[in-house]
Parts: sequence; C-alpha cells; structure tokens
Amino acid sequence: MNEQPLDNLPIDEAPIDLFEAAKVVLQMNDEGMYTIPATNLYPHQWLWDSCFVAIGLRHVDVERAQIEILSLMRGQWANGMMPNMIFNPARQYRRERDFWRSWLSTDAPDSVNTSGITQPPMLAEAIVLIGEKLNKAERRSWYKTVFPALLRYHQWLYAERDPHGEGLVLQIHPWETGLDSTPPWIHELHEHQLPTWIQIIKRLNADRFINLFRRDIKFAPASQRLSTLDALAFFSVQRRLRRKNYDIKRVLSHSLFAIEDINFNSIFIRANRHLQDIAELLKIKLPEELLESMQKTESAFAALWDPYSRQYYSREFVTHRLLKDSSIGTLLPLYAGCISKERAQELVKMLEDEHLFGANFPIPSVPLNSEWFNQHAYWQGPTWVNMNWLIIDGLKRYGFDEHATALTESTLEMVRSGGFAEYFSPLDGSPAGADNFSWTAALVIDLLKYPTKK
Ligand code: 9WN
Repeated sequence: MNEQPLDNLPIDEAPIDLFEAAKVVLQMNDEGMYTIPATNLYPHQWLWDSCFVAIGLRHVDVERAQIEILSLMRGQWANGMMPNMIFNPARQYRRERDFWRSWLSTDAPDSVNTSGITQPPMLAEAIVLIGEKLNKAERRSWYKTVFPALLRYHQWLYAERDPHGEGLVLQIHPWETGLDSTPPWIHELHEHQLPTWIQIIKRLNADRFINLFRRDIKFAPASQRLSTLDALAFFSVQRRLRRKNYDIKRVLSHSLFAIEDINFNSIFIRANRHLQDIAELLKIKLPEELLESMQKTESAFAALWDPYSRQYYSREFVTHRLLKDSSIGTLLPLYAGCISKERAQELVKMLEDEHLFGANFPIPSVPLNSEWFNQHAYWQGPTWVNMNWLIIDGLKRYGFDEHATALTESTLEMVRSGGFAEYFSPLDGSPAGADNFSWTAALVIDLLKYPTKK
C-alpha cells in the first residue's frame, strides 16, 4: 500500500483543512484511553466505533491508535466475547450499567461493566491497518500482543454463534449488527417477536404515553430514531438475554430470535482472512478446527444469495428463510471479498442504479425505491461514512477503481459541506444525528490519506 502525500490528492479543495478538522473532532471525543463516538449521545466505548477510530488515528498517532484497541480488550469476557459497549464508570450512567447487569454472567470482567452482546468483528481489520504503519519488528510485537485476544474472539464466535457448525454466525439483538434499525431486523421483530404486552400497546396506540428515558431522542430528533414501539421491542429482546444471564445455550433454547446477518458475516469473513495473515506473520499455526470453520463460512455464504431478486440477504437462523427486505447489507459481500468478480459486478450495477443505491450522496442504507426509505431515519435511508468506507475498500480489492474514487470523493464532499455528522441525507447531503461523530472524522482521515488504497 503506497502512502500518498496529501498534496497529491485528486480532491484539491483544501484537503488539509478537512484533515485538521477531523483531528480536532477526535481530540474532542478523546477520553484518554479510548474515544467516545460523540458527546452526550454516546458517552461509552463502542466496539466497532473504536476500530474505525483506530483506523483513522493510526495516521495521526499510531501509539494512540494501539491504545484504542488495547482499551477495547479490557472488556473481553472470559469466554472470548468482545462486548459492543464498555460503560463509562461515571455515576450518572448507572442506569445503563444496571440495565445490562453484565455481572450476572460469570464470564464478564470484574474491572469494567459491559453490555452482554457483541458487534461486527472489525477488530482484525483495525489491528492489521495499524500494523501497516509500523516497521517490521514493531508490527510483529504488536501482532504478538493482540493475537491471543483476537483468536479467542473468533473462536468464541464459532463456539457460541455457530452452534450447529454450519459456517455462518448468528446474532441475537439488532444492536449486534451495528445497523440497529435496518429493515430486515425490524420486520422480523414486528412479525414474530413482539411480546403480548407490546402488541397491546401497539393496538391501543398507547406508545405515545410511554416515556423510556431515552438519551437518543434527547439529543437527536425523535423522527430520526427508533420509534417507541421499536425501542420497547429492543428492550424486550435485551431483557430476555439478561434473564438467561447471557448464557447462549439458555438464550437459544428459549428464544428463536436469531439471525445470520449479512453485514456481520461479511465483516467476519474479511476478519478471518486477516487473522490468518496475522498468524502467518507470527508463524503460528491456527487450530485445524478453526481453519475448517473459516472454510465453511466462506462456502456457506453462497446460500445468502437469492437467485430471484439477485441480491444477498440476511437469513433466519432456524429455518434458513432469507429476510428479503433489501438494505445496504446486500452490498457488503464486496467488502467480504469472497464472491466472484461477476457477482461483484452485479452489486456494482445496483450501486449505480438511481432507483436503488445510486443516490446523489451515496450510499443510502436502504435502496431509494424501498418502502422503508426515509432520508433521515437512522439505518433506514441515511448515508453512513463507515458503510461507504467498507464498500470503497471492497471496490478497490475487486479492481473497481473508478467507482472507489468516485465514492471517496462524494463522501469527502458530503462531509466537507455537512460537517462530521453521524449520518447524512442521501438526497441532498444534509447532516443528521450527532455532530462531531468520531468514526466520520476518523474514516475521513483514512480516505484522505489513502485515496488509492490497494
Ligand atoms: C447501540 C455508537 C453506536 C454504533 C451503532 C449505532 C448506534 C447504539 C445505539 O450507535 O448504536 O449500540 O445507542 O443506538 O447503530 O452502529 O456503534 O456509535
């Protein structure tokens, strides 16, 4: 990978300013050992956020990027699980810690309180990209430090999230996908998972009387976030997990809400390949069983393709029913890198299509012609910089350089005019959600530094 000097960038409108401004955002959200996603709205450490942050930070201060990753490892459970949230210990956040009660599980760490679920496994990518900024000896020692935790995490994903050894890993809460309100999950929740008490509230239209003490709608317009009913449904799923002390065997034997998510599994495939590269550099032989599982994941992935609509979808774990609400997940196999060039070409066509993902400010998180589409509604329409980054990375590896460059430029343009927002309207680029959002800033740094990556 060649590092390009900043003044060689194809985008010549003050890239240095954007770079400096992004650094300021990261400094603002820096808690010393980790970076919060945004002030007020997100005061804790999140798993994939910190990975994205580290990917940008490595260009600014590689040691600090390493600390970002190491601080995530404070939260790792004894069984290998990496939680999606490590809670800020301040008194004012007691209610959130109490809500999860990670201490109910004997696997949870004593030193920090965490959630009891995970998030897309971006860890290996962040570790490798940090490694690229180090010299050979430093890289070896970096890999050596983080390898045991990374290996345990991937082994946990197979042990607990692929209980039948079929290859794909399952998720048990929408938050595990990182795309909270993504249509296939919300659809499933409403169709099959609303407990009677929520159905009654729904029927009576009584949700408007319910105050959930939500931080998100205190700091972002309610119209952009989960509806009260969806928030209740999320709460009910979370409570079921808590009641089983986050013991996956008990969770799966009592609840059938488990989905093999396309976003999660795409990222997992890429992460497995990175794990293999790390092991190779360290001259460590990965356990045979793990290598077999990794193989199986790549072959099982093909079953997520629907030949009728010619798209990839998430799948219901028990019945293997494809969840055919189209979302940005359908494009993520480009990042996974395990599909044929011909299939990748089909996805690129969807990316170009002005009725699907070819918006003015791409990439919308659901296709423009979807009945779910709403330009400012969280994961049901808006453009997110982390999704663009993942897809740009995939496009480059498949050799779609022009598409990758165009998407890099439109992403930077959107941030240049709208600021470092959490998400943006794909129609007019207007910013929405939290301001000064960390992964937007960090990934802008990375896009500016590597306009022609790979
Ligand atoms: C729950 C922090 C996180 C992101 C997720 C995003 C949102 C949390 C929330 O914020 O999720 O994990 O409170 O809704 O969907 O991707 O990691 O930025």
